[in-house]
Amino acid sequence: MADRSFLSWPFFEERHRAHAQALEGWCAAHLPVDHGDVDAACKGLVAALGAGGWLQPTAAGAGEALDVRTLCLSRETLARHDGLADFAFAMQGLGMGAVSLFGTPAQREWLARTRAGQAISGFALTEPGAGSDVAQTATTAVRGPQGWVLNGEKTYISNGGIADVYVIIARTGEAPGAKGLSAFLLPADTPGLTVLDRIEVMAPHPLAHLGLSDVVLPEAALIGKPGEGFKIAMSVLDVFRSTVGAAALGFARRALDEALVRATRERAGGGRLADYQMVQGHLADMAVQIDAAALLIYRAAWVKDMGQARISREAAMAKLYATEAAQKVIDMAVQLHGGDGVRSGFAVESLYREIRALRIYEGASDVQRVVIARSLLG
Ligand code: COS
Repeated sequence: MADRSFLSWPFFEERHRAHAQALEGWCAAHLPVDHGDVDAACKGLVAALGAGGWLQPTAAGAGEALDVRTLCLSRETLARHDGLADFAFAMQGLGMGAVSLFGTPAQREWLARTRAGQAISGFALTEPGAGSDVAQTATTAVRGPQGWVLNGEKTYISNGGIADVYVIIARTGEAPGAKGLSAFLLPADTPGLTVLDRIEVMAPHPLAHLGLSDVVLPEAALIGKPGEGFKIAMSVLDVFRSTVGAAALGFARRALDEALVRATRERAGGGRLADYQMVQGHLADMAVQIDAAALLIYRAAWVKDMGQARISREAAMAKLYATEAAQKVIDMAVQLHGGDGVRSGFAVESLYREIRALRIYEGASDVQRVVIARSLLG
């Protein structure tokens, strides 16, 4: 990769630079993997990343904070080499985010396994009738003599079907809307939890529609206090939204790399494609958008790592700008490849498919705009 000067930007410490450098070496040796069977590929990636120690940053020790800069550099690096490797890494963090931030000592025992790549995790938040509007969550959790009884459906759940453990948000009814939700730790082998459907998407990864029918969980499964589920979910998203931007940044950096190779190797009109000023202009626009995205992402991560409790505005700006910019950068890389840009087997073709979902998951672009606008309007 041509430009690594961002590693010397003041957001990072020596340990971040060392981490990025070492992960780069691991990626060059191990990625990409064959995506033919996505479940098997994902399980293999989680195990390999865990064995290599690369999943350690996906969880925090008791009383410690997640290091968002390390999460961002990890996702950016993995995404540049293999989108599925980034997915496998990210879900270990997002899935167990609520446990990392709010879990009891007993719940935190899962973290040793997810960090080692010995257990796969998922975050069950979205429902058929509650996507962007989390306050509409309809899955119920009712306290009974034997514990909490959960009923409902969750959809678009990443790692659905292969996860060993989920964090699930359900309505416990302390108040209407956002203040009546709670978070629970749900082992995947709990009776009553089923995979209703697997969902196929344009950039395949394990994704499912889950059903909960009289799922009984003990009192100890509750994360935080009853009624805190919305705040817990939002706190997790505060940390991980900037990392989605980082994954988009990794895709965009890869697209620029591919475009540079193409532009300097491809012959056009007796010279190189790169000799045309219009091509140079496109390359320049790609580089500017990449650096602008990087600055917003590293700013959000740095602010969080410096101890600011809420970074909703910074994380929303980072995710919104980086994912939208990456889409444009990748589209231009496709264009510079001509017919090969849409041809299977070319990196830019898969990047074009992989980037699209990032503008939707963990809060669609318009949700990020809502978060930013609310911060302006008070
Ligand atoms: N950290 C802590 N608390 C937060 C918070 C955060 N990041 N964001 C909101 N809250 C709190 C608010 O402060 C408010 O509590 P108080 O009234 O005590 O102040 C409460 O939670 C409700 O917040 P708000 O009124 O903003 O909630 P809305 O229902 O209007 O929801 C959006 C706002 C749309 C921003 C939210 O539903 C959202 O992020 N949706 C997208 C969900 C998503 O990302 N889904 C992807 C699934 S995961 S792959």
